[in-house]
Amino acid sequence: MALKNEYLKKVLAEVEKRDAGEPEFIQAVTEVLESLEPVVEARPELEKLNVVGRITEPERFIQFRVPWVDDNGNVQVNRGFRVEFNSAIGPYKGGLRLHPTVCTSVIKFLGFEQCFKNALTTLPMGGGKGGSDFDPKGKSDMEIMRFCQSFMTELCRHIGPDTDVPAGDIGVGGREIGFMFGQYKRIRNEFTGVLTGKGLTYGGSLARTEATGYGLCYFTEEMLSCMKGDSFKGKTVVISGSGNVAIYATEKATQLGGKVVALSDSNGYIYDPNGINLDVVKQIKEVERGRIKEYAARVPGSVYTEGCKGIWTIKCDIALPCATQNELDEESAKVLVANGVMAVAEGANMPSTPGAIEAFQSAGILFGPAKASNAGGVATSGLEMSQNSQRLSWTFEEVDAKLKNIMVTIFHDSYNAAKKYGMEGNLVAGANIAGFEKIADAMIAQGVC
Ligand code: NDP
Ligand code: 2IT
Repeated sequence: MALKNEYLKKVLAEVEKRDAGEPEFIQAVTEVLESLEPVVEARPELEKLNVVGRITEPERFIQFRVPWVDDNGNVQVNRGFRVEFNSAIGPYKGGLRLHPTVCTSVIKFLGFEQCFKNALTTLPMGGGKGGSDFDPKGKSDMEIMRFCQSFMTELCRHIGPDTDVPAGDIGVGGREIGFMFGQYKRIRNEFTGVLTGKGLTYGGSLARTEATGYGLCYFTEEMLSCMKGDSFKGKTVVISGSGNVAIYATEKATQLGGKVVALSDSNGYIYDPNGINLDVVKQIKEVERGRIKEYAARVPGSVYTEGCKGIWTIKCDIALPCATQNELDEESAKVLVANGVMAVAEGANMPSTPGAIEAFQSAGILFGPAKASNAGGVATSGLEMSQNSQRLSWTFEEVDAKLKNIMVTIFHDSYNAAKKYGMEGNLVAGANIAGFEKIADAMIAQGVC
């Protein structure tokens, strides 16, 4: 879809020129700007105060060297990043990713989307993101620790419980957050809620581990119920990835009556027509840190196929991409549509290419965009921050109930925003608009800054 509004065209042209080598960032910005056309037409102050021009430029971008010593005594060097994108509605908040593909473009697309997602959670959090091109695969616990300590030695000067609060993302779970928290505490001599996703013995929140996957299913259930009068019950579900988000999406989808038949990693996918045995998956992925391929060797009746893209050829009612950006392209989307998929909701960030989204929407498939459907993780991080500030710990049931309520609210806020601007049913536009308007109002109230 080509932009028609002259102001938005000008902003996009500027981003394309200034950030020319950043395809993922330009992709994320283009999608949001396309959603904003009716908003900018209806609200001339947005152009007058150049709110869109300001919101597409990060407040701060930090890049740093991360030197560390491997188990053989060799000195290694990686590149660390933190983007502090927007603080209009609260302290910067967003995860840290450790993956060899991490670069300026990836960090900026994630940080940009995080701003709108965080606004949707109803909690006071600005947007940020960070990480490194360090590859955790095959590293020992001590190598991971030395990397995390070196990474935090620099990062600690930029973050703080009221400034910028990182958390996990790809390659960063409880182990890494623990090492980073320990280093922050040691350098700063303060025990604060500077990171979320912490262990339960040192300020972590119950249900944070489960939150993104559970939240994705709460959102999907509400979308199915309100837009189709349907539910997970009796549905066949395909979920890509086999990390934190995929595992807990599988758990909740199964609890809600769905049958999850496939999971993947970057090498290939497993198909289990009897429904995934999640205990086996947790043992392989959470305990042994192994590959999903091993599932097929342990569970009779299941098969492993090389190549992760093939997972989208499995016939299903509901598809939940939970691995990484641009993992689901137009061709795969068309196969899912031809196979009768009724709903797609994104657990990963930007997993569907623009062509895939177009294919789903034009076929009338329910589509939950990442900023809305995977916001349960950061929402629960926000609840962890609240508990840390109060110096209290809530029960699993309390946190889970709040998470569910937030996901239901996000669905309705996105649905209603799309309807208000004449795009009923388009949750991509609705999520972008609802998140944008909250941030824009705060930016306008705070003056040009
Ligand atoms: P994990 O590191 O726990 O798991 C990542 C999974 O995705 C692994 O199965 C991994 O396979 C697969 N994967 C990663 N990169 C690729 C790739 N290039 N091609 C194919 N598969 C890939 O991360 P999470 O589960 O935490 O994150 C998954 C997605 O969810 C990400 O997009 C993340 O940004 C998003 N997200 C995470 C949240 C959280 O709270 N953790 C919150 C909201 C969104 P392999 O082992 O082979 O690399
Ligand atoms: O993409 C995301 O929302 C996350 N990785 C979670 C961020 C957080 O601060 O919990």
